[in-house]
This record gives sequence, C-alpha cells and structure tokens, in this order.
Amino acid sequence: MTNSPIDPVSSDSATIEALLFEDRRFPPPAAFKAASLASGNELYDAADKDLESFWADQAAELLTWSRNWDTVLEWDLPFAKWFVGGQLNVSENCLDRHVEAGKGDKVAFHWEGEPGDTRTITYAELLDEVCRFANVLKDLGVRKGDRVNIYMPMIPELAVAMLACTRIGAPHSVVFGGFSADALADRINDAQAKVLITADGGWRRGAAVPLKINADVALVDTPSIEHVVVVRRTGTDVHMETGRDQWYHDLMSMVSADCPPEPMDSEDLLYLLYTSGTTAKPKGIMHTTGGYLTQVAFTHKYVFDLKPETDIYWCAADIGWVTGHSYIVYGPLANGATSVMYEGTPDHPGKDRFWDIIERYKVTILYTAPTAIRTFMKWGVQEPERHDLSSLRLLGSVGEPINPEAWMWYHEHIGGSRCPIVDTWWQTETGAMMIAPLPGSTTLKPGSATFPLPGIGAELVDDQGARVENGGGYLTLTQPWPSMLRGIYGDPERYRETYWSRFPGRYFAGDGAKLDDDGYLWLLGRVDDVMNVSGHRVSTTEVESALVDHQKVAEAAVVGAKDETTGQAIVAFVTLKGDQKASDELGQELRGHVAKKIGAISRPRTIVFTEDLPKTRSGKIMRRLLRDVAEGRDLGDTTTLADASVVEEIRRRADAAPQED
Ligand code: 7RM
Repeated sequence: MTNSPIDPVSSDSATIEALLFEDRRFPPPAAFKAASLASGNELYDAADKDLESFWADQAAELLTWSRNWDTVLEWDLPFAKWFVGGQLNVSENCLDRHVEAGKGDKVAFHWEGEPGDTRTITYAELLDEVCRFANVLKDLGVRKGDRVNIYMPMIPELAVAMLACTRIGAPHSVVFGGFSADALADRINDAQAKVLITADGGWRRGAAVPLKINADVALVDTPSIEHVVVVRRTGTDVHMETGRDQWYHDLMSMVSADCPPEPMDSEDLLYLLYTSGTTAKPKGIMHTTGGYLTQVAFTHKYVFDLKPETDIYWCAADIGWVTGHSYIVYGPLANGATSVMYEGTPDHPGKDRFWDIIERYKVTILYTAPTAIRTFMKWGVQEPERHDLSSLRLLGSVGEPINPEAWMWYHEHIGGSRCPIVDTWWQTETGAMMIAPLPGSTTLKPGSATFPLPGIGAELVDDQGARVENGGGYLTLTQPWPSMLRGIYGDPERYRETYWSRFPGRYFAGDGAKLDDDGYLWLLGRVDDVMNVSGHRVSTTEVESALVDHQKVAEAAVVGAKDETTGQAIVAFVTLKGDQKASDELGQELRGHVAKKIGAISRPRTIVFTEDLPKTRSGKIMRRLLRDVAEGRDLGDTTTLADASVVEEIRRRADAAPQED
C-alpha cells in the first residue's frame, strides 16, 4: 500500500539542490536579538562541552525537585533513564510554585469557546480546580499508577483533568476528540484505563460534537472502565449510566481543594499518547516525568524566547495531539506563561477568527501548522489585513515541512516582516522540539528547521548507515535526550524494532532530510513519501513546494504512482486559490513550473485539480490514500480521515485527469 521505503539519498544532484536553491536569509532582527534570552552560542557550547551537565543544569534551573537525582543519565540502548533517583510532581511545578512565588493572580489561560464565551483562569484558580479534581479522582478509587483516559473538547477542564492526574501520579491517556468510538475503545483497552473523563460535547464549526454519545458506544467494549466523569459543555442531552457516569460539576461540589502533590520518581510514567505507525495497531508512546518536563520547559522557554511577564502565547494546536500536551499544557505552565486557548475552528464564525483572537488578546507568540498557514493563504490576505496583528513578535510552525512559499506568506502577512519564524521539527516520540532555531541567535532560511537544538544529536545517514554530511539522507538521532519516549506501552520489542533496528545505535525518525553547504537541515517528510522516478529520487515535499510556489496554487499533495516505464510517476493533487479556475492549460503551466524549479525529472505526469485534500484530523495530508487513488486501488483504511467524502470526489477527478507521457 505504501511505496517501498526508498532511501532519500539521491544521486540526482538537481533534486538534491532543489530546496537548497532557496537563498533568502533572515538573521535575527537587531532589536529582537538584543532582547532575546539566547543571542549567542552559549547554550550550544555548554551542551557540546558536557551533555549530561548541560541537561542537569536545565533540570535544576527550570524545575523544582523535592528530591535531587543521584544519576543524570542511565543509558542502556535503547532504554534511557534521566535524573534517576530524583523526585518531583508535575502539577506542583506547573502550578503551586508559581502561586507560592506570588503569581497566583497571573493569568494562566485566556480561554475562548467557539461560540464566543470566554473564561480567564489565573494560576491560583487553576491550582484550586486541579486540587479539587484530584480529590474527585481519588474518591473514584484512582491510585498512583492507574491509567485515566480523557476524551474531551478544548475546554479548560481538559487541562485540569491532565494536571489532576499528574498530581496524584495517575498516568493519563488523552484521545483526541475527533477520534471515533472504535479508536477510543482500542486505546482505552490497550491502556486498561479505570476512569474515563469526557464531556457531553464540544463546539466545532457551529455544531456540537457528540463526545458522550461516542464514548457510550466505546464503553460497551471497555471492561476496565469503572467510572465516567462528564463535563457539561454543549448542553446536549446525554444518557448517564447509573452507578458509572457522574457529572463533573456534581463531583466537584463535594470535595475540598486541599490535595498535596504526590512526589513522583523522575522515571514514573507521566502519560501515554497513542500514535499511528505503519501497522493498524496504534502505539502507546510512553513519556515519563522528570526528563520530559525538563525538555518541554527548556524548549518552550528558549525556542519561543519566552518572557513570562509580558508574552501572550498561543499554540493553536489541539491538546489531543502531542503539540498540545507539550506546548499548551506542560511547557507553558511549567514556565509560568500566559496562554490563549481556543476551542474551535479557524473559520467560525468567519475566516478571520485567528486574527480576531490575536488582536483582542494581543498575542505575541503564535505557534501553528503549515497546513493551517496554507489554508489561510487560500482564504486570502484580506482576512488578516482586517486586524491589528502588531502585537506579534514571534511565529512558530510544526507538524510538516513548511514550504518556502508558505513561510514567506506567514512572515509577511502575519508577522509583518518583523517576526522570526521558528520551524520546529519533532515527534510524538521525541516529546519535545529537537530541530529548531533559537530566534535570537539563528539566521533563518525559509523552509529549513535549521539545526539540532542544544543537547540534541541529529545526523543523516545513507542506506548503509554511513554518515551523510552534505545532501540527502535518513534523519537519525545519535544520543538520548531527556524527553525521549521510554517505549511503546506493553511492547518493548516493538519499540526496539520500530526505532532502533534500522540503523544500529541510532534512533531512526522515519523522516528524510537534507544537509546544505551551511549545515542547515531541510526536512523532506516521511521516507515512504519519497518517490523514485526513472531511478532518480524525488521528494514529494520538493515537488509540493514547487507547485505551491506558483501564484495560482493554494495547496498541493504529491504521490508516486507505479509506472511501467519510469518505476514511479509523479501525480500531483492541487487545490487552487479562491478565484482561480482549473484548466488543461493551467495543468501544463504547473508542470512547466515544477520542471523549471526542480528539473524535468520532477515534472508531474498527472495534475488532478481538486477542491480539498484528504487530511487526518491533525491536518497531515494522507498521501497513502492519494497513492491508492493514483494507482487505481481500493481505498485502504479511511478511519483517521477528517472528511471521508473528500476522497471519492478526488477519485472521480483523478479518473478524468489528462496524463502526459
Ligand atoms: C509534533 C508532531 C511527527 C512527524 C515527523 C515529521 C513531521 C513534524 C515537522 C515535521 C518537517 C517540521 N508530532 N513533522 N514537525 N516535518 N518539519 N517542523 O507533529 O508525531 O504528530 O508527527 O511530523 O514527519 O516525523 S507527530
């Protein structure tokens, strides 16, 4: 179903050079640099000098420990333990210590619901609610080590539930609210969770998503669940099973706000987060306490150059994904930041909702995904132009390679050409950012995530595992890092096999990348997204980037389809900007444009114009489905699609699209 895994090490220099053709440079603006937390090489130098002391210094500086560690790192490849013997509590680090430092009245979250309702939650209020909900969980029989499942919309109670789990040492497993009942049941059963926390529903594009109704379907097949706690959000009528289901507000009215934090070992399980791999069974990625919190706090502070007293930070991801875990909940709260949290979609009630939020809360740091940025491009500059975005000082990107065109649009139209953009490469498995600039220090190149962060070792290797110092290769991580996954829940062998067997001694990320002459890293996407055309390796990302560089194109997804003569042929699915019309002429023009940007080998055989692309709920384009369409196969698993009808429409258009030899 997928392309055979192809090595991204190309002998075709035209292809290698394509992204490297990008010659724009953006050094940190002088004023930004002067005021930044890290404007020189100090952090890189300290980490290079002594990796373990570097991370130990961060752990000591950024966090509060109730017992010091005995050993910084125990590394028995592929199993790492960080800050062994140390004890701390995550909720205490995120809440109590800020309140004790006199910052109880500081806003933790400016929350905004999709319908426009708002809540302002201070650190003192959040602590109070977390303590009370921790007592609720205890009353329901949850003990240290018990797993708690969470299936909720983006409301403050989601953060409360997670933090309450950490307060009593119960690992949480958050399942994104867009997942189906089946997906929820699988994850609950794999984790053997005792309690499920959900809501009657959540608002999305003006409609109530029926979370409790989905949960009820899942709960038919989840014998480990003893109690269900339901937050009232939408007012949707729901069934409450006597003896099993109870309302959050009822339970909260019966408990005290006194709940001392449970001291946890640094290596105690903090949470599970399920992520899909190449097989059907999702993997329960395990994150532990001390190392995870150290690296999310470190990266949140330095990559976002965070000034907790003045910044208004907004990560527009969903807490159901790792980005939300690390950069809505744990990183920002550990650092005492003030965040915006928004429940809904960017096009409700209008396509300017994000810009409206930024203007009203005077957001200074925005962290979002390339797929969102390309959507905003498609909607047009008139949307941001209607708002005052001058509060912004820094922009971030995550989730996919950001093509230079989208980078430039983000820079100009959102950042007013004054804000650095931090393109942050990382994974559910890495827990925190790994490859990203430090905005006061790094000269940016549009489309490059630049360099490994201080304390991170990343190298490219070829098919044989030999180091590649220039050009394309497989991205590997060469040394343990504090927030690394500790394994796949219940399956240590799969952990070893998936991440540590392809290249001995190295963590294999599954991504291809290139190193340019200046040592900048350019992420190319998953390696099974690399095509092989007539023996030449062509990256889907490069061709997509070239297409999106064309002024009429809004978004593009490129796949390799089997071809008798060339091995694979390039099939491009293209959505046009609002006012543009699809035509055969435009198809020719786009082919020519790609050939001009990258080389004739990269010229797409087929261009399929389409209104929408199939995406997962987290916004990643599902190339696997597009390959199925391009190769005329029955569709594989479509359960993770945000909107399944999109694919049938694309198939209809693909069948009608002209082909070029
Ligand atoms: C944070 C997150 C991980 C995969 C990863 C990459 C891709 C993420 C970037 C990126 C290029 C980036 N976790 N990816 N960030 N590719 N540049 N800045 O997305 O587990 O859901 O996905 O996402 O392929 O392997 S994730």
